[in-house]
Amino acid sequence: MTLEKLENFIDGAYAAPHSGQWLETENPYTATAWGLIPRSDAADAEAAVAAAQRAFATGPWPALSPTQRAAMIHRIGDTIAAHAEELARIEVRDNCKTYKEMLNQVKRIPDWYHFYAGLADKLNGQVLPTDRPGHMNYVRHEPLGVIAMITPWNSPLMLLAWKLAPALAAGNTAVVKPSEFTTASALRFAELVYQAGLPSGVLNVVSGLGAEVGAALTAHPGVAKVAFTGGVSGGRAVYQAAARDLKPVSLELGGKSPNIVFPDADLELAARGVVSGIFGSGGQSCVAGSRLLVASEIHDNFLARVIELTRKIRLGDPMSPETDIGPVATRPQFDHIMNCIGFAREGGATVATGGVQVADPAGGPGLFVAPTVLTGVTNDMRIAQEEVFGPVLSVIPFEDEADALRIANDSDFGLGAGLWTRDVARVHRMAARLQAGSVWVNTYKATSQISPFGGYKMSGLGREGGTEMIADYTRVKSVWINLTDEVPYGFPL
Ligand code: TXE
Repeated sequence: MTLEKLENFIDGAYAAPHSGQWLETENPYTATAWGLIPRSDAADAEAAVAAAQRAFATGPWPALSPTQRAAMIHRIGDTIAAHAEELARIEVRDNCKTYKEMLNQVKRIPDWYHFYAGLADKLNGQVLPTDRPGHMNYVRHEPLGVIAMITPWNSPLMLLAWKLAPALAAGNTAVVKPSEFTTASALRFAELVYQAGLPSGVLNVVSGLGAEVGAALTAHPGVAKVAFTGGVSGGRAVYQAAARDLKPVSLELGGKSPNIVFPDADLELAARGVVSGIFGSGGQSCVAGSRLLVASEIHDNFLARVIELTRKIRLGDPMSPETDIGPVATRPQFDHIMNCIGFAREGGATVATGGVQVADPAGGPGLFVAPTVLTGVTNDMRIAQEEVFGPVLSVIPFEDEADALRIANDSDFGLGAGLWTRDVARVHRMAARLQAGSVWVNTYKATSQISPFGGYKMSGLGREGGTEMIADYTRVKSVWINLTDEVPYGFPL
């Protein structure tokens, strides 16, 4: 079979990698390579950053009024909406999350572009009432320059939108390094938005490995900020590399999020929330509710309900509307999940259901892990502390509210937390004390462009979403003007 050959997208045109090298990219469901993606290196990062710098400083992009820029960003949202099915299919071919999930996700991406387009002409400066006699002072919010955006494989275009929409709205330009497992959607997206009128060089895409072109991009002195979503080790490497030039970074790094179930909850609703909170996307979600904290007094009954629902989950072809979970997205990820189940067992956990590789019902070669529920877990076990990023739920009993809070917060991570209770006073007490960037009460995984999202502790730095975070894509300048004919001697501070 001839493999489709993709190219980088730099300065408004496709470009082969300088190295002349390519990497195979495959469909995890059929376990066959369908294409070749550029194995880019520092020379490609250089070309992309140079194009983004030119587009930032000269040409049509900086000449657009904020209102014109807003209209352009709005068009990007419309373009995605018009191509949602095509883009969702490209995503599914690479990461094998279900088509129904990815289509739903891609259809929501325009909201991000439309929301931030609305902010493009509202980055107001301020005239300050200064206490310096005879002086006027005002504050400007200026774009940073070239933003490097490094994205993972689980929700490629959505996680790009979380970065690109506010960055463009603030007037920046971008170089995107998508995951080596899911490169195709970003390249097609770039082509589509250029067709929609985005000036050349404003959005560039370079593909390849994190340790190669990703690292080169992060370390590039022409990059003003790095916005990263991925694992902790990649995030740490990015943070270290960015430190050399004191570049600001935003990091979204995953979690070990608890779903906490109290006896007074609607237990049927809670069971459905817990099961979809972990097994949705096959657990390949940064906010996967991978720890179930359940009150001891309801432990056995609630667990039975969770197991019953878990066993009903349908694995199979991600394109089929009947399928709930597709195969694991990558071979390293599959190995990692099986390894985690292994060390959980060795650590004393019991497999209540799942725990094994299963075959595709249609007989295909994709790598499937049976949705797994582990009991007998204590929070100090490795399985309760490390991110699996797969369909594995650890069940941990608690005695009372204080105990639940202690266990929930006893984690290096702090991305999300679910709370299932009808006690409104408890809701507010716990919401204030949970160390998590998002707290969901009687629901889970609700996110929106209007609300900030991000982590405490090792789950990351900075926030994505909401009006305030657009400031993270700007720098602030204070301008002083002497309105008199006198100059203070010595300019004392
Ligand atoms: O992430 P990586 P991977 C977690 C999850 C998973 C683990 C590893 O636990 O098991 O991370 O997943 C680029 N300089 N999450 O391997 O490696 C890389 O090329 C610059 C959480 O996919 O962090 C890719 O584009 N770039 C998560 C991106 O970083 C580097 C989503 C993410 O890859 C780099 C995915 C470097 N030194 C995995 N090293 C979430 N938060 O949603 C890697 N990259």
